[in-house]
Amino acid sequence: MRTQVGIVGAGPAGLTLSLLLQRAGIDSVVLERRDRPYLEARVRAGLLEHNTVEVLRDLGVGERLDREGLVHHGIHLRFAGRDVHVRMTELTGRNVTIYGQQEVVKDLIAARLARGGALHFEVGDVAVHDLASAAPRITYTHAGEAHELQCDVIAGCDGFRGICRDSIPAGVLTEREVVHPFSWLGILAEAAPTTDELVYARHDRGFALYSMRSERLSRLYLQVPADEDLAAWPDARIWAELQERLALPGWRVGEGAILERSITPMRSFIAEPMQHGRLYLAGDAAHIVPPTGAKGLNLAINDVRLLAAALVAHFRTGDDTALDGYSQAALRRVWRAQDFSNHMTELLHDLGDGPFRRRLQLARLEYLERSPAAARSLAENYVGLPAAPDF
Ligand code: RFL
Ligand code: PHB
Repeated sequence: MRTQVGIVGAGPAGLTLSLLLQRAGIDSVVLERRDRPYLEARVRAGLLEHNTVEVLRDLGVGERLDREGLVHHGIHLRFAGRDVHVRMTELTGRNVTIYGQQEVVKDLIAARLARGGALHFEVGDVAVHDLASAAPRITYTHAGEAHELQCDVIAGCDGFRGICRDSIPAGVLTEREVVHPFSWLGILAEAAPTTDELVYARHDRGFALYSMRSERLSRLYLQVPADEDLAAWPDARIWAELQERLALPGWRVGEGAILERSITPMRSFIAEPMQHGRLYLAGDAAHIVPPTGAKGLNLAINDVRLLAAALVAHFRTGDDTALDGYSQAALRRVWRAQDFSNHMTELLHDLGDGPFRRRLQLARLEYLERSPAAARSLAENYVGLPAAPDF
């Protein structure tokens, strides 16, 4: 079997890349380890930047997103019993959309299959070979049979625990990593949100975030110790802790049945460069940001936007300038988002570094309240810097 671009992983990065290439008449095959129901049920991100929405609309997969997505124009910062509303749209002219990652993935899978593109679920033993040659290969098994896919280029879109990054020979990549000393306990609850927009709370007991998926589904997060056991968190404890950390006089978090719960470690990671020979990494395969800045999914979409444009130039005109510069172009936005995500994390979490630094957080939050310049800086990072020309 042969294709122009072999894509490993059918997350947001791999699926979006396959549609961008398909639209430009470039052939690709997507290979995914999991089955379709698993991908469509995996609860993860929920906040789409303006840039991300534009990419999805432009690909013709924005119809349900435009109908069901919740457009937000600001966020609430809650601290010391007060609420400060940061008016994103007023400050930047841009907004964000709440729409679950698994809904994005459902729309992308449906479009890929409806357009007749190759997308194989439940493949095993995926391995990439001959990356430094002009004819890289992917071997894998599917339905009990061994396969080989000959490619011009391979896109490693297989997430943080995928195989592509680790297939690059030792000494090529520089990996920088911080594992933060806490995790997020996240829940999805059948409860009407009692907030109009997201609430990011800095509390003496730790960080909390009030997000949502729809008018009847709430998504909430709590900072917990790094090695926390989910069994230590029965429903009543989760709700009590959320009520306390998010508290405002005369107001309560809306409670309901908990449909899903998980604990996610907090990590900052970047591998540079995001390419080696004919293998190009995109999304979580190359970088992880702490979720406090809501950037992971948006970075994945931006990577493949750049990579698709570079591949179109490669296949149409043989001009490899953009392909050679892919990593450098993508990493500029990745490092900006990494800095912002770490800044938001440090602003709002109990980092365990003592009362002086905890008190500094309040000074920074009060500055955001008083200074439109400070608020605008946060807002322009949160809604996402414009896609062109530099980011
Ligand atoms: P994915 O989504 O991990 O997809 C990779 C795919 O590759 C498959 N795979 C393989 N396939 C074949 N062979 C192999 N050997 C394979 N190994 C892996 C996997 O099964 C999977 O289907 O990576 P991608 O496409 O780069 O997308 C990245 C995003 O998923 C991620 O950045 C976000 O979910 C991060 N994130 C958030 N991002 C935002 O932009 N906004 C948010 O509000 C936000 N909130 C979050 C988040 C991530 C969270 N968790 C659980 C990590 C909240 C949480 C709690
Ligand atoms: C979410 O809705 O899952 C979400 C929103 C904002 C974040 C992180 C997660 O910063």
